[in-house]
Amino acid sequence: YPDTCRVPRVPRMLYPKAHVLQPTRVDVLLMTPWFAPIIWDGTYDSAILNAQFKNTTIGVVVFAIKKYVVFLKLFLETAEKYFMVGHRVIYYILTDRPADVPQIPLQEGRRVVILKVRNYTRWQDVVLHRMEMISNFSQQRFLHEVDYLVSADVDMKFSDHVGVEILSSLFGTLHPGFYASDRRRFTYERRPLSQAYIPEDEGDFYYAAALYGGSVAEVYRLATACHQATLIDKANGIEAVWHEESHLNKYLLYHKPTKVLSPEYVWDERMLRKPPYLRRLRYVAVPKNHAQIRSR
Ligand code: 2GW
Ligand code: MN
Repeated sequence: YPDTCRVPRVPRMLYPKAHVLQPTRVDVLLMTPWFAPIIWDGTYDSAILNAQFKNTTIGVVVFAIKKYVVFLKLFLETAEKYFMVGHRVIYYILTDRPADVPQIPLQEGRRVVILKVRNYTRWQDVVLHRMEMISNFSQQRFLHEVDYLVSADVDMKFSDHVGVEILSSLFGTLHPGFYASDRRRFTYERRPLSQAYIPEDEGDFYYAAALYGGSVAEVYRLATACHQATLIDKANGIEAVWHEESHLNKYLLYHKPTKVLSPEYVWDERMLRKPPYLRRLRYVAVPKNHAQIRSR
């Protein structure tokens, strides 16, 4: 698979040649200091990428615990339209309410697998334990069934193309609220007692937990490490400020992602005004009534 072990062979293809002296974008950063590409519209050719990632199976891990099952219909319907079109996809739906999972017609080569999981009384535990469940199911199933894993929030919809351009050994997404911020403004965990602690003078980006992924082996490592960190925090009587997002950010600081997705890939139209360099909104928050959806 591209970027994880071998260089794939591609067939003869006709496409416009790239120009070394004509950068595709001059308005945004295209490369991290560790040479991971940052994915923006206009920088890639889907025809080449689709050929490289031919015969790749992508697993989507999506949690729909308690009332969040209501988000599944729109999530799945829009994913069928925009997510990895033409590739093999398994939607792993982790839920405590299997009977409430809607039946959505799927394109060929795509299927839903419902994995029944327990729920937790505290919502903080619902989000934190996502890492434990991803870790466990990776060993049990994902490692044997798919090449890449994409973990996605369910309270979102796809509104434009999200394809194999995102795939890499380990990828994270720039959080739409912080991509332009100074690192001191990032809402990292700042208490040294927590395993998620990041000091003020460190940090590359603030990554959103709503969309990240990589090869199954790398996501397994990430989820296991974040789960372990959560357990240590618990034993020390502390809970990271943004739950698994805090632990994800700590992990990605010391395990630099091999691709970084621009905020095109996680956006919130209610919270943010779209700047001109953001040409496409691909995966956007669905407005929710927090009080209603989060009550039992
Ligand atoms: C979460 C918070 C409060 C009450 C309920 C829940 C909840 C979340 C739930 O009852 N059932 C459930 O399935 N979830 C799953 O966790 C679901 O997949 C959801 O999309 C995900 C994250 O919760 P969400 O979307 O309500 O949190 P956001 O939109 O504020 O997202 C950010 O912050 C979270 C942690 O506080 C996570 O890090 C999330 O990944 C972030 O995008
Ligand atoms: Mn969310």
